Amino acid sequence: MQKTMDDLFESEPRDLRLADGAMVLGGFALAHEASLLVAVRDVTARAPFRHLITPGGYRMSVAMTNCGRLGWVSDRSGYRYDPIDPETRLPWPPMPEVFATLAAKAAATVGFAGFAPEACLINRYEPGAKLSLHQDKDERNYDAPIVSVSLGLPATFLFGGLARGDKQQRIKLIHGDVVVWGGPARLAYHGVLPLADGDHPLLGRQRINLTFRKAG
Ligand code: MD6
Ligand code: FE
Repeated sequence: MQKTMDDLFESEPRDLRLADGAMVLGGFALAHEASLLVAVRDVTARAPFRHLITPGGYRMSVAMTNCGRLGWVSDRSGYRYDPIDPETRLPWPPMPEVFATLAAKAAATVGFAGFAPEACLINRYEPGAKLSLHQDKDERNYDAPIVSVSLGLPATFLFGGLARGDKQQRIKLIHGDVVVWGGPARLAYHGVLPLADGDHPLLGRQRINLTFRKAG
């Protein structure tokens, strides 16, 4: 059959299965890009990005803030979920409707129906910022998946196994990609390589990542 213009320009689906329970949904967030960006601006106007200190005393290169009932924070005393922003001493801004809806839709697409996130951690990477290999294990409940939305500059995501030393896959995550992560993959080690410099048409020299969790 002859190819039409639509066939030629239709972008290839970039969905990728990382492991049992872990999947990249290529471009899944693009349909909501404008409202997501407005919502990120609203939240960060009320709860500004800050560089948290690790329990070991290091300043994280990724700047963070939160929205939703609970926020993830780190300081010299450890990591925890806190209903109060320690900087403003106010509750975190409520989770924007578009965030909760997108996270639930992505989770359901990968087989985790009924995902109702309580916490959304917002990470801002500037060139050179990275996230060392870690497991997400500060949540009390590992039954719920994690949903992660990438916006802005592309990043190289490392996805390993359940042991720190397991071989890692390297995945390029671009603007609009969503990663869903749960079940047998819930405690897989993962990280982000230092962000390469660039200029994103909507976000400039940064990458924003939203991670949705059920914390309690
Ligand atoms: C990031 N993401 O992509 C950092 N954690 O900026 C994470 O640490 C992460 O993407 C759990 C599940 C998915 C993730
Ligand atoms: Fe993580």
